[in-house]
Amino acid sequence: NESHMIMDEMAMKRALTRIAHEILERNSGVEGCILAGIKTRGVYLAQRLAERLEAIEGTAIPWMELDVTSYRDDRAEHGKNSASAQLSVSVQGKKVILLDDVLYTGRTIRAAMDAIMDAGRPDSIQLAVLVDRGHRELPIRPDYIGKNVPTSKSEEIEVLLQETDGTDLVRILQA
Ligand code: 3GP
Ligand code: 5GP
Ligand code: MG
Repeated sequence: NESHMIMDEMAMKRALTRIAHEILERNSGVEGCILAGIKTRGVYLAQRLAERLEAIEGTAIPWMELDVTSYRDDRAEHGKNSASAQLSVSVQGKKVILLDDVLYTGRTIRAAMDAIMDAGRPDSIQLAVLVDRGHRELPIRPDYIGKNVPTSKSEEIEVLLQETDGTDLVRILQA
């Protein structure tokens, strides 16, 4: 079992700072924007991005957690009712920016879009990911990418964050 470092703490910081600037440029600021972090690590990435956006713009940007488990099409508990109630911020008329650690097949993002559309009618939905590892099974592409990492299906991207793992790094594990 081999592992290769893809991003260290500094690389992750720089990527998030760049994405913050890209978001500001694309949206001419943060007005009307909401960050939605997808369960577990996407949530911490959303928090970090919110901090950077606020530091740059001087305006607070709301962020929320999204748990899309019940919206996934490949889980036993599939059923569309529980998740919409969990949205803590109104998405009506807002620009919702989804945050996730790794983008792979795109099924998680499809589920996240379902959860958001069930809760209201956003003005738009954008997608930011720390790592895009390819192998999409749906017509979904990220608007903001920390790093493109071409992978084989047998490889795995390990994302460690200070908040959950006590350290910041991304590495690729050879199966
Ligand atoms: P995360 O919740 O922090 O994103 O999906 C649950 C966890 O399992 C994820 O953590 C993710 O990091 C990890 N994981 C690793 N490989 C995979 C994978 O191929 N699919 C999914 N769904 N999760 C994976
Ligand atoms: P998708 O739904 O696009 O196939 O997968 C995206 C979700 O699954 C992300 O939330 C991510 O946490 C998880 N995931 C998929 N592949 C990987 C991977 O190689 N590494 C990690 N850390 N997470 C993955
Ligand atoms: Mg994730």
